Amino acid sequence: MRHPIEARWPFADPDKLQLFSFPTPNGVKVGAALEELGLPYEAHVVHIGKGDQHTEEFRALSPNGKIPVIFDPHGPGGEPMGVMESGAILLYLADKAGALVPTDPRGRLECLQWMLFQVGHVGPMFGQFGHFLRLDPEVCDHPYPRERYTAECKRLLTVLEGRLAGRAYLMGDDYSIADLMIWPWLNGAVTFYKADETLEMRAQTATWDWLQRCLARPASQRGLEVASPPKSSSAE
Ligand SMILES: N[C@@H](CCC(=O)N[C@@H](CS)C(=O)NCC(=O)O)C(=O)O
Repeated sequence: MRHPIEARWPFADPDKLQLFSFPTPNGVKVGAALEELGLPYEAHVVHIGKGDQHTEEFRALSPNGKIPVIFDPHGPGGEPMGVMESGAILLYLADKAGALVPTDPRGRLECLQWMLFQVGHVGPMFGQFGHFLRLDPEVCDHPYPRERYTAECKRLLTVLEGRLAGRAYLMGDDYSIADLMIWPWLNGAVTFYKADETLEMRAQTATWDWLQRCLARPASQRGLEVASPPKSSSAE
């Protein structure tokens, strides 16, 4: 056995990169990146609605108990290595394939800034927004959390709007891992939380057009399905 996680999720082809994920915004980032880069991989469903993330086998690779995580049998130096945190995974995959990340040092740093903007702001704020939006009022009926996270998400959308005005993608003409970090979250706000009106997303026209541009990529559409459970099983 190459890694303890294999005891629960066996590798069909141990020579391939192994992805452990679920089709949430953070999970979709890596599926879409792998599809975009054309790297051979095998996807395993970690059903976070059923508690797969809390198992000992999964935690051996993902100590924080979160998807997505990868195991590369041919990692740095040719040695096997696991990688957690979607931002680290995307940067690793982009470097490995030599694509989706600017090669000049200034561009690379700029790309990293927008990736970390997602990690520090878009993910946590949209995540909390969704949590309080869907929360049973019997648990908390105070308007403050909803108002706070709605306002913060709307503010973040204006930051993106400022960046995307006059640009096709966050880095300019070229699609990159910065885009891949962010569009799955905005897409989730539309499709999962049904919050495009609440967040007035269409009013941010450059951002809305960018989201449609990202979604129109065939790799994005395939990425949305990666590590999906069988149709009879629910994501909840
Ligand atoms: N910062 C992490 C966040 C990962 C994360 O929050 N994953 C969620 C799904 S979107 C998860 O695994 N949730 C399961 C749980 O909290 O039990 C990343 O970007 O990879």
